[in-house]
Amino acid sequence: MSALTFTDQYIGGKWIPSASGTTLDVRNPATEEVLAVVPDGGAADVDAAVAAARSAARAWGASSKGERLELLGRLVAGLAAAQTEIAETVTAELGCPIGFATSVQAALPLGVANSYLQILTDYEFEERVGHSTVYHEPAGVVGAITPWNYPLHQIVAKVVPALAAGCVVVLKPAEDTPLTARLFARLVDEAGFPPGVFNLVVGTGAGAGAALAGHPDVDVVSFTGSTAVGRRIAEQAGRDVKRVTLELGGKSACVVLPGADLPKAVAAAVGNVFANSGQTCSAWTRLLVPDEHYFEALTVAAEAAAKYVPGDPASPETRIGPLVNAKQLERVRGYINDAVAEGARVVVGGSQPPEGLTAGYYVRPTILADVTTDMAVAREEIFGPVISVMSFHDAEDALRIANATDYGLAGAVWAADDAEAVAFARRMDTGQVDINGGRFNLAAPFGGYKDSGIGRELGRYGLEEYLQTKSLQFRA
Ligand code: TXE
Repeated sequence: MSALTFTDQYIGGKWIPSASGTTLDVRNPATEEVLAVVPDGGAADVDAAVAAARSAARAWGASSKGERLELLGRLVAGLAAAQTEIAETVTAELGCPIGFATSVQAALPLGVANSYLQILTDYEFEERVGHSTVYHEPAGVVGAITPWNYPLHQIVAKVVPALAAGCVVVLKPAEDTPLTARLFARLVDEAGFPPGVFNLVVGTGAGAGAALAGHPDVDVVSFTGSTAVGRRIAEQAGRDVKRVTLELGGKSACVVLPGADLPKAVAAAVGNVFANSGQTCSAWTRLLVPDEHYFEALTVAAEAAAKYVPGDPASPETRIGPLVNAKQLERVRGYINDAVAEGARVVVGGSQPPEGLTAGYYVRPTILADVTTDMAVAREEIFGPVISVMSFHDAEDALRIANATDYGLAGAVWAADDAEAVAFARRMDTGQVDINGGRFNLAAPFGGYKDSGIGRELGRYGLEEYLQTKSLQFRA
């Protein structure tokens, strides 16, 4: 199959040639073959996109709720109609199994976009506070920088609330997954948004990403990605007095307290981490179980892991595909090797390539035992299908271990009843906790404590990241 080639960016409502003239190769992670050749946009493209956004900002910011709802409604309809194309695109460029790509990678952003129709309908942009009227006004030009792990969800979770708030957007998606971003831009175009309200610049992080994050005419930078880049963006935003939303990953704990349904909890943790090849910021990568159930937990985890055999992501039977790129593969293997060197024990998996696969960025789904809180594997985000199983003596010990990381994005607590799990969860330094197998809620705030970030996405909270307040005081 010949590679798909395009050299244009979506700026001011038009597909125009990238000023840079240089290109990037996008590889299929399952075959390592070049899937597409895309523009390597730079500062000139970002300047043009920000200028187009700025010129559209006032009119879009003054648009009525009804106008925004109509266009967002058309975008939701476009997302619904393109579900198969979205899933196939994500599978091709991310290597995500087609089943998960369909049920989550395509369906979740549709659900999130749809949720904003109701949130926008209900939101009061004007309120009375004593003798003042407070207006919630759009924050202006948003620079959205997104990662590749949930390519469409990450875009929708920023762009849709920003547009709903009356902001205008320049999106710089991850260079590994630009095809999903391009598909999204096409759907925005087809929905008929005014030119300049949404713009797409494809390019690298160091090129287009840094130019966007540091652009003097961008009012809000919304970034999801690595902590290292997030810190840099926050430093610059601090100097420029720019608003910033950061979602920087995690090292979440799944805590199974005595009296919980241990087999159910452990199997759920394995599924949670191995989905999307462990490339989920909220993944429960540390499994904490009572000392007395340690060996039982390892046995159950190994049995659950046996169902995850790496294979072709385009096949409906495949439950685990490759990692996104060669750099991530090296990184994940490195963490497994370091853990073993530090004294951890491989129960399932390991750093050697999976058998029977001659190409692709595949890693063995791995379960590590005898992990301690000082090991890198227990503290740092691995972003691969690797679970560290740790044991605790009592609930206080479990809490100490759960909080012994610089991250604080998500987690899970399993206990004999919800009240006990809630009491424990309230003491965890983390932004989201699933109680006894609680399901993901796309209208609940998503974001981190500690180094996991600043700000929240999803629901009303996600909308408010793109609003600023003005108060008018009256005589009485
Ligand atoms: O992230 P980067 P990478 C974590 C995860 C992963 C690690 C590295 O632990 O292993 O980060 O992944 C853009 N200025 N997460 O290297 O580089 C980049 O082009 C502005 C967690 O892919 O942070 C892309 O669009 N932008 C995570 C986005 O930032 C820059 C999701 C993320 O890339 C930039 C992904 C710069 N200087 C990785 N440098 C999560 N929180 O869900 C890069 N970018």
